[in-house]
Amino acid sequence: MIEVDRVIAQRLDSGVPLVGEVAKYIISAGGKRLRPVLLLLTCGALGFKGTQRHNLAAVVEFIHTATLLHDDVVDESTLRRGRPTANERFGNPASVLVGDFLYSRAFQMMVDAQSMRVMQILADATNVIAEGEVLQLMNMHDASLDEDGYLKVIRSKTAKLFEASARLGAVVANSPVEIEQACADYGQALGTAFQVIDDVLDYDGNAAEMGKNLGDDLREGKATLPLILAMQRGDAAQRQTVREAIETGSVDRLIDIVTIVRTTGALEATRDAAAAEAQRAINAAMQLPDNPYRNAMLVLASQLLNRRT
Ligand code: GRG
Repeated sequence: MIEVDRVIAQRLDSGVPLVGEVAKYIISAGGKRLRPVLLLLTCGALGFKGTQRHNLAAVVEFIHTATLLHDDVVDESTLRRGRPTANERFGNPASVLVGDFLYSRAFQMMVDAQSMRVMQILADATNVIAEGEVLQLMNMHDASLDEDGYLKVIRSKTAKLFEASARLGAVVANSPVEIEQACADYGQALGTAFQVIDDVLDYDGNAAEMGKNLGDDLREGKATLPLILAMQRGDAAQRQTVREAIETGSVDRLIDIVTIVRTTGALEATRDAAAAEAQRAINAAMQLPDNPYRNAMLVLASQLLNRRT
């Protein structure tokens, strides 16, 4: 990971000062670097030690960072990683354009891998992520969204990059197709569990610990799993309260909504859904050779449920 950070710092270089300023602001802000970790762990589990692993790990972090820059503009978010978002600090145009810089720099870097398969995986993943965001936009303020509709969005917008990161480890290690599939399944399940917990934390987290504002999803009228399950489990009055909040995007009754997702057991049921995905990730990782890297993948999946940031 130290080497990945070195590659990241080196590849942020640009003759345009604002690019470096905004890119460094967001990329050195203490993100968890989960996607690079995933890529390095699958490389390790499958015995690949080439330098391309650091380059590709930096690529997935750049793509992730580009999506964050764009997402915070789209969502009008003001706080990320415990400090003002780049859009809050530098404005929307600088955020969008530096996101474009990072995204296109990632494509320059992936060419270095000299593999059409690597290009294909990353091109497909970024396309699916963008599609997921558009789908989410179409679903805003739709209180009739069901679990399947919710799952389709999060598999695209979040789990796809986890899936691609884990799959790339198998691809550069020249693994057989069933091992590549096991890595992809692990990444997809882990990424899904990760987003489900993210959606729990919007109602159950601690803003200071999380480094972002609570209730943001409701403010945007996002029907996430805690709300979908609360509507299924609540009485008519509770259902009406949640429905109205989604349709209007009003956070006036945020306290009531938090009470409803707790008392109906929706929050617990959402955590159970994340646990089921984490178990699916564990089952997939069990198909990889037994070594410390594979075992770290198991630990990651089981500890993810306790994430608070
Ligand atoms: C530029 C390819 C491209 C697409 C733009 C806006 C957009 C389309 C995609 C946004 C996708 C997105 C931000 C999904 C949410 C994923 C998520 C939960 C991010 C938070 O990830 P963490 O917690 O972040 O790993 P850190 O801060 O640890 O790096």
